[in-house]
Amino acid sequence: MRRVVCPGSFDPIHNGHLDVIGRASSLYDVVYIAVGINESKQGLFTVEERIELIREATADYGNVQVEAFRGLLVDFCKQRDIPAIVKGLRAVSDFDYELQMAQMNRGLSGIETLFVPTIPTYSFLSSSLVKEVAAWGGDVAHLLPAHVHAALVERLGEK
Ligand code: COD
Repeated sequence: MRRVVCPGSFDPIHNGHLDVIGRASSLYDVVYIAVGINESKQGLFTVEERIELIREATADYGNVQVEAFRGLLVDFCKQRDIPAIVKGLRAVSDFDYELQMAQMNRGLSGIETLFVPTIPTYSFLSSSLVKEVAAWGGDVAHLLPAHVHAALVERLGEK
């Protein structure tokens, strides 16, 4: 069984994330989506809400499992016997930090990180940017699955 993990905050999941998850899903037998719990950072969506949004977005993939994790990603991987992490690389600006994390994670555990180049259509996309544009009334519907867009509009409307 070839297993891999796609980790992130996913607050909320967008089409750039989904592109990387879909590609990982076609290369591996099991893809874990690990949603990091970060108590020091207040998200727009709770971790439980993010997990539900991801589950719906990936329902068509038969080999994707979504879970929350707290602490080190490599511990999540070791507990599930996952030997590799897949990350999307958007631009050179992602590279420095991603390289640091990849080297640290490998040093800690031997777990490898594989980078997938983002498709150009979504190379500018981040959850923060989506939330900022949507909060000011900009149209982000084409950047998110429809149910995520609906949840985002509703949540921003509550604020
Ligand atoms: N196109 C393609 N892929 C994308 C795009 C896009 N437009 N945007 C993001 N991605 C990919 C990237 O691979 C990114 O890493 C991943 O999706 C998740 O993105 P985000 O923004 O939801 O999540 P991050 O970057 O905030 O997540 C950071 C982690 C939770 C992965 C990281 O902090 C972590 O591993 N934390 C656990 C604690 C730990 O182990 N720390 C030590 C690290 S060495």
